[in-house]
Amino acid sequence: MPLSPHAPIPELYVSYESAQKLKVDAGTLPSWDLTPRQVCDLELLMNGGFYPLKGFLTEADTNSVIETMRTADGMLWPIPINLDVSEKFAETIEPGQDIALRDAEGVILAILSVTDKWLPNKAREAEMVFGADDLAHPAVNYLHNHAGAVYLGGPVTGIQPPVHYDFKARRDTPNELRAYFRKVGWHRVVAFQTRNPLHRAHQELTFRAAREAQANLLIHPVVGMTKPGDVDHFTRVRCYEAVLDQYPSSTTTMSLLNLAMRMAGPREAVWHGLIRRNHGCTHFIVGRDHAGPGKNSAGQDFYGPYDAQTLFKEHEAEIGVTMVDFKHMVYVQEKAQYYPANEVPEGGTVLDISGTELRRRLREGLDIPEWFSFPAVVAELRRTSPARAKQGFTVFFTGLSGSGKSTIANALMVKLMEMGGRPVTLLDGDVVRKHLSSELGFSKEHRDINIKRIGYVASEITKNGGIAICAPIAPYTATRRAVREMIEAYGAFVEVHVATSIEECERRDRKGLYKLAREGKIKEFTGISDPYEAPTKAELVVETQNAAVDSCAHQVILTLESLGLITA
Ligand code: PPS
Repeated sequence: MPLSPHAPIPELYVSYESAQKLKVDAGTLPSWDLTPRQVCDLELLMNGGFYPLKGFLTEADTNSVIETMRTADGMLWPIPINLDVSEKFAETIEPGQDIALRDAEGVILAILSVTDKWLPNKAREAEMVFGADDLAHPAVNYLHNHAGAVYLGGPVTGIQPPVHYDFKARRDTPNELRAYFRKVGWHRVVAFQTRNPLHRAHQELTFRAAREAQANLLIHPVVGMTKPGDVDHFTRVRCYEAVLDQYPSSTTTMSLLNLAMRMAGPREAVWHGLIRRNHGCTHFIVGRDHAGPGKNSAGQDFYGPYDAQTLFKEHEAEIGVTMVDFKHMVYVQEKAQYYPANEVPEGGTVLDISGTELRRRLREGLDIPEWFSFPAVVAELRRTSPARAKQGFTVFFTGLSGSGKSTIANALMVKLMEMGGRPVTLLDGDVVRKHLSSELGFSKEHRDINIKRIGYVASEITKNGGIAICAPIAPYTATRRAVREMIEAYGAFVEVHVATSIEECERRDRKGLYKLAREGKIKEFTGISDPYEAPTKAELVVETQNAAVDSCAHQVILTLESLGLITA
């Protein structure tokens, strides 16, 4: 449907007076506490960023979007926007009911009038939307391991936007941006989507894209949810602010987009285009491997490098935004300037630093040359990502009861304390169960809660620059993976499998528990009457059968050294 970039876009908010009344009335409705991703989706639904959607997709719309990239009535929309909830909550809700949608502090942001409730086919959604039902894709992992089992759909009545306390002046709704473009007379605006800090090559390419399109430039970074492991948005926004004055004044502006990315490559590019159209842009930069999620579990890219450009081009007219293809820019040493990779003068020496190389240099505290980035950006990155040997990290031992986890963990703790430099905390299985999880038993549910608590504490320690050593049994792969994700947001996660066999653990039976378990006096005993899923990708496997504790702890120290986490 044609949509003028200058006209206001429909929002889902009611008037201020109605919102006040609705808020009071909604107090008695069943309420759902939105997840961080749902808060992002809801904000863009309500402010028109996801126009023409009027709420969380119904079952028919969802299936149609999954299969055809169109809603049931034929509107182009590539990504399902659903309200996923727990089975427990879904049991209390029937279509026809209204529910209050609350943020993490309990503030009611909107009302969902539920028309549909269903059990989604997540495997099909993964195949069609993300290209493969492969947990190496962050959105597929989210779908299977974080999203609720039941979807609710229906129209949304907006009461108030989510509150942001950070960079308030840099956040704009689609209508605020449209009004701004009208006010300053920008008729052609090219948007640049990014989830990374901007370096000189980005500055060059965005500047060229704007010149090529004869348009003004909107730097439109995502500050909602991006790929796990990305530079946090606080740091990035400080970096963007440092780059802004590199552009000719009054040609460029920046606005922050509270989008939860899915890393869906080609479909995501189309989605990004629609969102930018809604924000009043006329052009959109699509690069090589746009919104690519990295490698799949077979080590290959999920999407072809130009799939996103092809799909965007196919739907360009309907999106209503012209694609500007991203030129990969490289630095030519002799000319001391940037060129598109396919226009390098003959004989020119091309210099380039990949994202991986940049992260290595930051990690190891190495030089980052001025031709690559702006000193202010590098200083900002160094401030928040100190060299690895100064960052916090977690060593996570896993293994059967009596395998030797606690003994090795204790020895490791002492060795690390002897080295000094960072505070060390040991979260031993038994100790945690006494202090943090005393009410829990050994059912799968309770073990998961226990491990997630340990993970949470370890992630806080890691975030604040300390070393956490954990030593629970942690028998389940999925839970260990969840803890890894929690911690890798802040620092390294080093999984150590203490691979003592069940026979050896039982032979040692240091606490007499195996005997009791065999006699049926302890139920759900790991390795006897409860499963242990051995890790397949641990950073280190230690065999304790023929090795002294000291040597096992030393193997961990060597691993930490090889990862650059400690220096000898
Ligand atoms: S889990 O699965 O990770 O939550 O277990 P964890 O918190 O590490 O607790 C394991 C310690 O509890 C004792 N214990 C049992 N372990 C396994 N299964 C059952 N049913 C059980 N009941 C009690 C045991 O002493 C474990 O300590 P470790 O240090 O592993 O020997």
